[in-house]
Amino acid sequence: MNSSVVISGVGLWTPAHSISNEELVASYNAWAEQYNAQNAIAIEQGELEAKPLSSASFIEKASGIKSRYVYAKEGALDIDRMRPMLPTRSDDEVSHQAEMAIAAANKALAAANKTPADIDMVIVSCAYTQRSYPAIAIEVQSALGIEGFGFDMLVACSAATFGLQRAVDAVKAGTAKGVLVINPELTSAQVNYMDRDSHFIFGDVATATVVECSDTCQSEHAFDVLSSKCVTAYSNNIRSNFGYLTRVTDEDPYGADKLFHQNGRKVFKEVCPMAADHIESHLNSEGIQVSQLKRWWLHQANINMNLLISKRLLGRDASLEEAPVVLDEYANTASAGSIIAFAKYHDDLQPGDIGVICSFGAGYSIGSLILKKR
Ligand code: CO8
Repeated sequence: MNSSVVISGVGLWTPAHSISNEELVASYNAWAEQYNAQNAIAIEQGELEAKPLSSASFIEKASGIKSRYVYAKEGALDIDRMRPMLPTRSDDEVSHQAEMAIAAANKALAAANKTPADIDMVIVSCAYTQRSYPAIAIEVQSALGIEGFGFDMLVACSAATFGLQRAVDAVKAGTAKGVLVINPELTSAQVNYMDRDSHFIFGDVATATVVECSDTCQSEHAFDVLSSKCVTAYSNNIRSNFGYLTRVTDEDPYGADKLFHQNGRKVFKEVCPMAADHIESHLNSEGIQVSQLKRWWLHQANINMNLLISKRLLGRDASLEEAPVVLDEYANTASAGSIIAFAKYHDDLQPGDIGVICSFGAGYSIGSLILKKR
């Protein structure tokens, strides 16, 4: 049998704390009512807009989200704070994001039957890293005792698929023998808990995958990577302006435009057809029919987006078995969503079964990998 590049293990680390829609809405609404009472005169005179109230039933209906996990619960629901509270760690301690990454990486290594000695490249790819340098990937590499190299990369919701493509290409080219691609998504730090339209969208999680050559693979549940495809197209519809230049532009580093914000309706309308066309053209380029797909591990931003994308391609609703949903429990976890779905729903597939991992989000960025069970 010819050698191929495989995903030989996947790991999922879930934070201990969660926040239900009801808890989140109770906190936001209490904050909004306090804001409106404190600013009653300015609101009446048209100088300020009243904060609208949120609703748990709207959130579930519009997005499919019922709950989300958070790395730190303290602070996020406190109406005098409205953001999570994380203790500062010294330079000598493991950083928050590296801690999440290491936990997921260890699970992926165990699933792949590998030790750190089998890995020589570490990619930490996610929507945000907590600092620019030293790279979180190099911190993880050091903590796990991996010899080789590591780097961080940021591609918002498509960071995992874009990172996996880098890993696959490195193994193909022989510049790495074993790669850990890790997605520590600590999104809650960038959520604007005072914005009714987006306060419910995100959750925290970490996922990791091991990519290697089939010759070294010792996993029962490995998948050949048949092909990968990444595309970007510039859009301002999803934005976060937080960055290192904030210091020199003298802007408020915590202003609403520095945090995640979007035109959700436009994103929905524009990204669904892009993602459907992307999957179809990727499958076609490999001579695979949509009907041959046994599983769709789709990005988890919105249940209605996933239903629309799969319906457009299949001509009918995809079943939960075909296109599993995790966002009811996890919410949108940026790049990790499709990998959570893959982690939870892959070991029932039979040799020869084909599935697709597909992410879509800010940038815009769309990434896909076509996998075949070994
Ligand atoms: N409670 C009650 N009512 C609400 C709420 C709420 N929480 N929010 C909005 N409404 C109201 C609106 O005001 C509006 O009222 P009206 O009709 O009177 O104007 C009505 O409900 C409908 O509003 P929308 O049209 O905005 O509602 P939608 O049906 O479009 O649902 C969604 C909103 C759920 C946001 C939907 O548009 C969506 O999911 N869009 C896709 C978004 C998406 O996928 N974005 C990708 C973002 S993730 C990403 O790219 C990664 C970024 C990096 C990570 C960031 C980490 C922080």
